[in-house]
Amino acid sequence: MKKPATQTSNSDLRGDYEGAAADYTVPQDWEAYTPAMHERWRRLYARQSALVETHACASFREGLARLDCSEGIPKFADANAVLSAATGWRLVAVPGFIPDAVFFDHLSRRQFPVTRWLREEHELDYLVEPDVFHDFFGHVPMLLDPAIADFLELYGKAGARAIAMDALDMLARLYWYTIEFGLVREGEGLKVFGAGIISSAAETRFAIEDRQVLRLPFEPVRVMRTAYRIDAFQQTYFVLESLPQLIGDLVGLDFGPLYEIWRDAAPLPAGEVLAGEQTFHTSFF
Ligand code: HBI
Ligand code: FE
Repeated sequence: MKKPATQTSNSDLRGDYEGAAADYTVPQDWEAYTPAMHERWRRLYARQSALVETHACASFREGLARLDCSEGIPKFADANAVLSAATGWRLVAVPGFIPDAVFFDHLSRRQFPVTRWLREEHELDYLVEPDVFHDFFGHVPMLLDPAIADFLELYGKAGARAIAMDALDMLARLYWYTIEFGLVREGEGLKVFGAGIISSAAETRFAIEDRQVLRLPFEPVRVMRTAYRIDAFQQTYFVLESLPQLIGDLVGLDFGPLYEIWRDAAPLPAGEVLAGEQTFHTSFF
């Protein structure tokens, strides 16, 4: 994944790590957002929220509504009032991508790092790094779901050991295929809960509607062994039976022995089915 970069565009806010605290937090500096930025946020919001109605899971839709952020870039302090009452999470503003260990440490304390700068006009459809739209619109609604809230804390707490055991790639895949690109069954339907999908209009349609793409039932070890793409739509999505399955499948699972078995093996290529694996078809959508 990407390392922190400094000043990669002419925006005043992007990638400014200069004034950051030791834990990489910065003030959100909400007053620095321009009217043009708030207007850009409104357009991004309007486009994505239309798709959310049909393609996102119930938790996401309810969470987004509770955050009341359609009119402009939200104040993190306002979201924190909602979050602390619901799940005890809190947003902290960061300049952008932060080091793995720092990211994990925030999550382990139920603090979610949210990038403060907003993408430029020419980046509306595609962005490699997280910006405030991806981080807030994509992630924060799910922080109001108790299962996701607990999973993220566990993920944060698992970080130090994965780093120490040189198995960060395996742990990161768990985040990638759930928090970023996860799908969940909802009745007879297939819905999105991953922030990486939901902050992209095109991938939201692709992940749910494409007839060819591989969708596999969520299984933690299978996920930790599967490579992913950061530069294109995913070639494999994993599907939870329900959001609480995420916690249910992980409690009691000792990652240490799994790291030792799999960390030096080549990952399974995305898009590849193993013998005997069940796949999901588009009848679920
Ligand atoms: N920093 N701001 C930010 N956002 C992320 O999603 C993020 C990060 N640093 C590290 C990281 N993600 C991942 O590499 C870890 O989940 C492994
Ligand atoms: Fe993200």
